[in-house]
Amino acid sequence: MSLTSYRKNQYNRNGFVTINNIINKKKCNEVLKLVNNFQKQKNSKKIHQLDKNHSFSKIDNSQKVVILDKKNNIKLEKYINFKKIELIASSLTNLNMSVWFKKFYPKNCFDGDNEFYHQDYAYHVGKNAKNSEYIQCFIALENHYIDAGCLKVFKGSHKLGLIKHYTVMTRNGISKLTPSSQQLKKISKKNKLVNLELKAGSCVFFNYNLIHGSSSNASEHNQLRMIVQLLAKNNNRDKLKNKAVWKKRNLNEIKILKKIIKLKNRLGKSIN
Ligand SMILES: O=C(O)CCC(=O)C(=O)O
Ligand SMILES: [Fe+2]
Repeated sequence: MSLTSYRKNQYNRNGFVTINNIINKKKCNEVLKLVNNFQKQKNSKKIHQLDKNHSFSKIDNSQKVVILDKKNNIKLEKYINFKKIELIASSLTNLNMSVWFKKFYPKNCFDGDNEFYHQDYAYHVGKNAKNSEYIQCFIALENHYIDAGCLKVFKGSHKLGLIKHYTVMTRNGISKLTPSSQQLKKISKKNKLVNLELKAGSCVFFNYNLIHGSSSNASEHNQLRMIVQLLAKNNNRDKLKNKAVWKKRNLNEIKILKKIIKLKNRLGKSIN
């Protein structure tokens, strides 16, 4: 499937392009059911505490990120045409792209956490593959509205190259990377912040250097999204370097958590 040059120019200029109806409504509902059923199954087994919407709490046992098992990933192929996604990705990048990772973010009503602004490449730098060897396909499986925390992107920000990210902690005890708010404010003056209020079944392909993020879901609408990560077939991604990057992040998280415990202990003592 080759895209029109208009679409390709749009992708190159803005760093993203929206494609409507990559999945039809009926199939979106099937995917919703599949993900919900999988979560229910998972909940009866032991799930990773840090991966929950509210870690170490009984209020809500649902997961923040859902990664299907092999069996359900095969079922998913009935509803989502990943070949088509690969062809569009290849056409946009002029490289032979293939899917290497799939995950879902449920972002439930009155609950879904925010996603700090970031460039995806910030998480992958140091693993040898270049930014141009990656592309992301973000699929809305329900209608996405601003007050439900739709995806927001800084138009054209992929042209800035990789900008400085800082480590921040989430409510789940998992660290994230984000530029400073001053830097984002500066960027927003030249690169318009766009709300991507996608219709269910639509998707956005975006460059790994495009700055994006989303607010929390303070609305009554669930906002399931799927993230499909693609890599060039002949990429230079190094597995050992990938492990080293994850390990460094993990050790840094432990350091932050230890600091929190130390502060809490001090506070506890001063109260007693
Ligand atoms: O769901 C979101 O708001 C963020 C998704 C994201 O970071 C991504 O697709 O790379
Ligand atoms: Fe991202």
